[in-house]
Amino acid sequence: MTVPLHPCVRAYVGLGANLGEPVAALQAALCGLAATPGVEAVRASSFYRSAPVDAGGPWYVNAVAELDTTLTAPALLATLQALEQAAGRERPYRNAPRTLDLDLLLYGNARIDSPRLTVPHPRLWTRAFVLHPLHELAPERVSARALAAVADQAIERCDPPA
Ligand code: PH2
Ligand code: MG
Ligand code: MG
Repeated sequence: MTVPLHPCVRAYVGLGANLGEPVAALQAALCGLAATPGVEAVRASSFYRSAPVDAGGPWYVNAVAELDTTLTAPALLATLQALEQAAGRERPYRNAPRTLDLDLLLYGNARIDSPRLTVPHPRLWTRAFVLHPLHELAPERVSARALAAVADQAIERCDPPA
């Protein structure tokens, strides 16, 4: 019997943390993604420090990962949630400070609107901490106008230690 192969799709994942050891948590998540069967290639943006948006607590460390994957969008979502759990993610209230947040931003050109998953991510275009790292990896997907619209949000690049 032949097993049908899902086509390879280019997806983008937002990474964020503002509790514990955010840089280490993002680095571990990137390694976890790269080690996931069905994830073929992972390219990470620079890391950024950003002021909390619609949230309290310390500044965040944010980044975006580009991956080529044969996982379906729901399977990729399950992988992201498992990595969040492994990082000790707790959800005491909406937008609470977190040890690791992994959001599926884009999955090829797919539009998904299911109870568990909305793609493109509904707040992608309103957040500098997503648009700047995404622009670094895929400038064709983020216009200058989109970046200008979030110019009031505090963000700075902070490359992780080698
Ligand atoms: N995530 C949120 C809410 N606010 N602000 C920053 N700077 N970075 C985030 O990752 C972030 C946020 C909810 O997921
Ligand atoms: Mg998020
Ligand atoms: Mg999330």
